[in-house]
Parts: sequence; C-alpha cells; structure tokens
Amino acid sequence: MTISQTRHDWSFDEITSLLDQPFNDLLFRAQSVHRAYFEPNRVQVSTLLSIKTGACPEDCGYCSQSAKHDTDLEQERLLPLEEVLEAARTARDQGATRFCMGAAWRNPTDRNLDRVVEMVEGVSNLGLETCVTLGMLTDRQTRRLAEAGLDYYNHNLDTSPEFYDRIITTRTYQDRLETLAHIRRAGIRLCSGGILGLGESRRDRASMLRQLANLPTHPESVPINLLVKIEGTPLFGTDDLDPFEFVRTIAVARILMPRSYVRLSAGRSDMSDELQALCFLAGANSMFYGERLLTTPNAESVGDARLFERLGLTFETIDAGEKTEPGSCSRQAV
Ligand code: SAM
Ligand code: DTB
Ligand code: SF4
Repeated sequence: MTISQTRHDWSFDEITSLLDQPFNDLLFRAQSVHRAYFEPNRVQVSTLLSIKTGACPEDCGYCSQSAKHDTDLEQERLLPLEEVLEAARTARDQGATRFCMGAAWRNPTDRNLDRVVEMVEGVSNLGLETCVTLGMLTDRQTRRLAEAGLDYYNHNLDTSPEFYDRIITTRTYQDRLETLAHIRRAGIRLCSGGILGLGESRRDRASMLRQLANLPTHPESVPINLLVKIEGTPLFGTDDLDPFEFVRTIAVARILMPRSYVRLSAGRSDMSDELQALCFLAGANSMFYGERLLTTPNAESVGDARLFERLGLTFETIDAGEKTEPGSCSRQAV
C-alpha cells in the first residue's frame, strides 16, 4: 500500500460508511494501513500512576474520582516525589517506555504544577517518556510543562459533541478543545481519545472520531477506552457494548489517523485474549501495562506476557535520547 497524505477533512458520512463496512473488509483495510506506517507486531507500552486521587470537582459520569459520586474510592493527596520515582523505576524495569501520571483535578494550581514539574523532570531523567493528565491548563502552565521537557499531555474528548452533556456537565466540549489547542501551541505531543460503552450510538463514535481526525494535527496517541463500570458512578449498570463495535472503532481510528499510536486503553481486564488480538489486528499498537490503571486494576502482566508470546508481539523499546516518531517505524523490538 502506498503511504498517502494524512487527511484532516473527513466527513461524517465517510466515517460512518467505514464503520458500517463488513467486518472483514474493515479489518483488512485497517491492517493494510497499519502495515504501511508501523511495524505490525510491535506494541508501545505505557504505565499509569494516579499521583492525586479522588475529590475531583468535575462530574464525569464514568469516573470513580468525582466528588459528586458516592464510590468506595480512597482519596489521596498529591504523592511525594520519591514515591512517584519509585513507581516509575519499577515501570521502566518491567518494560514500559512511557510513564503517565494522572491527577483528579479540574485544573492544577500553580503550586501543584511546581510539584508535577519536578516529577516530570525526575521521570525523564530515568530515561522514560513522560505523560501527564491534569485537567484544564492555562497557556502559561502549558509552557511551563513544555520547558520541563514533558513529552505527552493526555486530555480526552471522551465522546461526541452531541452526546457529551449526557456524560459531563461541569465543563464543555469547547473547554476540552481549547486545552488541546494550548498543548499543541506549546509543542507538547498530544494523547487524546475517548471512551466507548457509555451508551453512545455508532453515530456518536463516528462523530468523536471525526473530531479527533479533523484536528489540525492528529494526536500522536489516541487512547480508546472501554468503560470500566464503577459502582456508585451514574454509568454503573450501562449495557455492555458489542465487542465487535469496539474493534470496528479501533479499525476506523487506525484508518483516519494512520500515523498515530492507537492505544487499547482501559477495559482490557474485562476482555478475552481473542478480543484483544482482534484489536491489535485492527491496528491498536499501544497499551497500558502494569498492575493498575488509575483507580482500578489493569489486565494482569503475566497474562499480557503470555498473550504477547502467543501472538508473536513484542514491546517497543527506546534508545537513549530518542523520542517516539509517530508512524515512522523508528523503534526496535526486543
Ligand atoms: N482529570 C483529568 C481529566 O479528566 O482529563 C485526568 C484524569 S481522567 C481519569 C483521564 C481519562 O481517563 C478520562 O478522560 C477518561 O477518558 C478516562 N477514564 C476515567 N474513568 C474511566 C472509566 N471508568 N472507564 C474508562 N475510562 C475512564
Ligand atoms: C486514558 O485514556 N485512560 C487512562 C489514562 N488515559 C489516564 C485512564 C483510565 C482510567 C480507568 C479507570 C480508573 O482506573 O480509574
Ligand atoms: Fe475528574 Fe478527570 Fe475523573 Fe472527570 S475524569 S471526574 S475530570 S478525574
């Protein structure tokens, strides 16, 4: 397959007709695109750590950390630097190349940001790529993170603009888009995707993908989460999504954003090995690895290792000083 220009002008109809294709046709096309841009059997691996847990003023209907929901979560203040670095060392020794730190804030205060900056510098000195997700940022805060050498900022659109206010009412879609623009302006790489299984329709999934694919530059990393249903959240008890819909959405993300890493994110612990294999076939080439996501358990590492062996997949590695080049096949397998 020839490598074509990436597009930023996808129409809603084009995207729904991709989602509507027969499953085999869609997967064949997604896998062909994937092979044109990436080593097909390599998966980038990130490890997550919640650096500040719970008591969040936002009301995201899926989230254990909202102060507005009555979940069993234990709140935690911002973790001490040494504890974060210890977790990062463990993640690195287990094969992660990126360490993602998440905080349950609507936005960080400048004082808190000073402490996150120390964490970013410390984790970076361990030879890991850094990612943080801290909520909304001002331009000045974003520049500060860029100066600290932050590699990625995670900020998800979560769902379509049409479905959004069924899930979150304390901030708007436009707020999310503006934070994404601040991050881009500061030259930080973007990690932005969404959650499936919120009760949205296929049209909503198409609309969310359209938002991501028509950004002026595609996010370098596109996490596709499957809702982790958490007791006490408004979305607990939502009907299960047809797993093939999840695979279809990954396949279409791969086709629309061919150079981006598509991450098979939250929800793997509820997926069979066979479903995860289909996600990799559809073009997912990144995942979270390690005991926990933010507040919930992740798929077990021993199971992941076994699955990788059975599928002949390998973890991506990074050479000292190298940074990820999306869709460039510049990395090596172990
Ligand atoms: N507070 C920040 C924010 O919302 O951007 C950062 C942390 S927030 C937990 C990061 C992302 O995790 C959310 O945007 C959402 O996409 C995902 N997430 C949170 N809870 C989830 C759940 N129960 N299931 C699946 N994904 C979830
Ligand atoms: C993303 O898209 N998913 C991650 C990360 N970015 C921050 C978070 C998943 C959270 C799953 C539920 C939990 O553990 O609280
Ligand atoms: Fe807060 Fe982020 Fe959870 Fe929303 S997703 S409640 S902003 S921690």
